[in-house]
Amino acid sequence: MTPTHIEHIGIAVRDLNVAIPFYEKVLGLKCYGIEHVADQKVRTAFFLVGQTKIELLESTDPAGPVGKFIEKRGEGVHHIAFAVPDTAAALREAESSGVQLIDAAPRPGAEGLSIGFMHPKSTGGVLMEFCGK
Ligand code: CMX
Repeated sequence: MTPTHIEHIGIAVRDLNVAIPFYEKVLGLKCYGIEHVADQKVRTAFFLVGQTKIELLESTDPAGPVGKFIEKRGEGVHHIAFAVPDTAAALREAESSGVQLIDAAPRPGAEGLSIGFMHPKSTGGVLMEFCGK
């Protein structure tokens, strides 16, 4: 399934209160929403750049995916999310191409979207997400 565009770029940050002013003051973007995604153990802050979002990710638990990432690699680009019409179908297609999935089936993500991840070990070292209905 071909993605329609980059839905968002996820960026791991230590502290939203420090990171948000950078995006607002230096880049002139407006943070339009902050959300706690309990399932993913993160607080997210969103900015829109054209039709693509920047999603800042602050960990709420050192044992969560972003907490572990920051501990190991520090702040930085965490994942790329591709917009697809049907997340379940995109995951199935990737799996049938031999990609190792993190999510066998879609789960709820930020902004009410249905999300599913592929493992960075089978995508050339980049954590990739499908994001859609
Ligand atoms: N990008 C690229 N590689 C990554 C990575 C990332 N974001 N996170 C971890 N890795 C690499 C590690 O560096 C490690 O590689 P090495 O074995 O070479 O050292 C390997 O993957 C395993 O990493 P780990 O630290 O042992 O971490 P885990 O196996 O516990 O988990 C992962 C890694 C990707 C499976 C886990 O983070 C995950 O399930 N992620 C999907 C969910 C997620 O990221 N949620 C947060 C965002 C939610 C949102 O957008 O709303």
